[in-house]
Amino acid sequence: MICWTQGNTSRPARPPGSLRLSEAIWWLYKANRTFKIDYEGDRFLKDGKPFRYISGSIHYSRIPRFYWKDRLFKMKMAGLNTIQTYVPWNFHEPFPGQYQFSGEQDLEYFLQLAHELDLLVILRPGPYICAEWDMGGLPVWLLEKESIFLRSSDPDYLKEVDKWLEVLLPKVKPYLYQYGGPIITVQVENEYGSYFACDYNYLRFLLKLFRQHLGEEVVLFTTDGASDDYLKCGTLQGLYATVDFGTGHNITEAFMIQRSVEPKGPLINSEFYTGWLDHWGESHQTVSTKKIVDALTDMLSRGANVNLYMFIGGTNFGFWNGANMPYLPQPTTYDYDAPLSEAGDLTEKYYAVREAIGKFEKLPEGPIPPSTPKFAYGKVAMKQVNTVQDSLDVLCPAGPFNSTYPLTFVQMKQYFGFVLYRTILPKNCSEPVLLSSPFGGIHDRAYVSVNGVPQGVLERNMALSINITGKAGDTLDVLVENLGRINYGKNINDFKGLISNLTLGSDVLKDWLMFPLDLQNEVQSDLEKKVTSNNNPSNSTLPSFYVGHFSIPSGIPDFPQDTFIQFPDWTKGQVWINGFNLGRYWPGRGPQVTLYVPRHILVTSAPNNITVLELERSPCKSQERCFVEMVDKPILDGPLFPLKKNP
Ligand code: 6GJ
Repeated sequence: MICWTQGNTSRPARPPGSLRLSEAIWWLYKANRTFKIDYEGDRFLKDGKPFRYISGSIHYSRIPRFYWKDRLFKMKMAGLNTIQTYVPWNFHEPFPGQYQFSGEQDLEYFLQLAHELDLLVILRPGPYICAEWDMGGLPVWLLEKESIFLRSSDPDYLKEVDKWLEVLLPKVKPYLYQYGGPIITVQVENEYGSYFACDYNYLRFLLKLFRQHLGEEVVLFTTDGASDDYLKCGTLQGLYATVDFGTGHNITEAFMIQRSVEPKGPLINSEFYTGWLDHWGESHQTVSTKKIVDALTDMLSRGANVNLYMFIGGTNFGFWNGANMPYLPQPTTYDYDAPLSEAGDLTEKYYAVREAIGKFEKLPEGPIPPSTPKFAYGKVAMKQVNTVQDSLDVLCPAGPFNSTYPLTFVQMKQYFGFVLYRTILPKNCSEPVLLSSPFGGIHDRAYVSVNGVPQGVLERNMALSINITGKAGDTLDVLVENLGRINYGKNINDFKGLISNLTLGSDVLKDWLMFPLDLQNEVQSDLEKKVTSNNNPSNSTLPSFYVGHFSIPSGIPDFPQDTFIQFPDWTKGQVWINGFNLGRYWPGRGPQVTLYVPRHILVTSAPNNITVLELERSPCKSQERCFVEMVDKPILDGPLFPLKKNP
């Protein structure tokens, strides 16, 4: 095993006489590492020898760093020689110029782990990545320039792309194969042919930038759906064109589409879908193992290079999920019915895929890391600590914005979560009056109350009006939730909040106070200590915070263990454990019922804190029903309660 360091890649191209022995060895070593396309042989050549990759997708942004090695090792033991991963720009630059590359964002450590496991890497840095990830990986602060034309040669957009790639690409360059690292190919953009802009100058800009930072050797490629239309706008001279397709495609036809652009060179399916993505309110998607194995075997028999998308899907922790149009957000789980489950468990699909690969490649010997044990810690009693409305001084310490007409989240530099919009009823509504968003301006869900009395829920694309009652001068509160930004298609510039006026009857509502809720800091600083305990069950239908604690005995081997949390008779909300934002729960919509709880966020040294923000109805009118439950099995295909669309 070569003891690999992050070599100084500016070393001489040819050995001048004065090189030290170590540099001479390094040069000799570097000179021999090549990864190229052999157009004559319709294949890759790795160090001059024919090479075919069998790859699997894993998104480090969806797997706890604590489990990166476990998942990568399981992928290795499945017979994969390569892994594929996206680099989500917004995961690394949450605010302009503020970069995060440590801890859960430590991309270099992830690459190092892959290399240590002798796994090669297909890197997909976008800058747009789709991936059912918020705004397809683009940082929302790009929308502060409201007219920006994303994924185009718009100078405002290219300026930010240039700055971002100037930070990212030099970081990954030392990890290129030719410099001793694991990265064999790098994707430029993502399925650009599916995007309406069809702006070749944008692709040319990216090609130039990638070459400028990564050099001339690395194989750069594009990926598009297997159709002529997609390849028309998604491909560019100088970028090797690949296609993606699942089990529903005719394999011969799909590769003929690729051949129409790349008559010579390796056959590549960059995303062979092993399952599919879910949406809240739609049934959990699965793809049969037999279909996967049959198609995989067919492609491998053709000598094609295949990346199984996803090999492990993982989790949209926090607020990271994306959405599709017509507006449907994706759930917290990104299980994808992949060979490795969201929790990294070995499924029957894993063993079937491994067996199929074993017919083409020698499988690694030795034990496969087992599925991690899961423990049912049982019921955890919860208590209401306060409503959102009564906690505004804690959740919005800087005080509200004030504007005649509503501001969007990005105008308030609130990128995720919630904003409470508040105004005064301008007239008596003793008889119900229609509160409506005539232009579909609820992005995405709004919890409405008058003087602390719940009135109902407005929802993008589903429920654009509700009847409310109250008196002139009463306080109208509209708590607006960002459910995830569209990650595919032409609507990715997905502004959040009240993006158009609300009307009460025929009157446009004005003079708004707007409270961006700073949840993370407050929850992490133990909200319970900050707000007066107001365990008033009558508020069990107002957006409220609830807390509970559970202890895990210390001194028991391999405790704590992974677990899953479920919310019997709760409706919809967000959950944190020990300040870690696990994600959204929505049993009131389905199909996801349980959320994955990785063991590394749990402790045995003190009680574990559970904080829940329930947005609709909790079961806490009765104390004995006021609990959440830690169970040892996931439920991702639970009952559905889709909202019936009303005008
Ligand atoms: C890819 O687009 C995308 O590149 N994709 C899927 N494609 C099927 C068409 C979607 C309407 S399903 C899930 C994957 C990821 O979104 C991937 O990032």
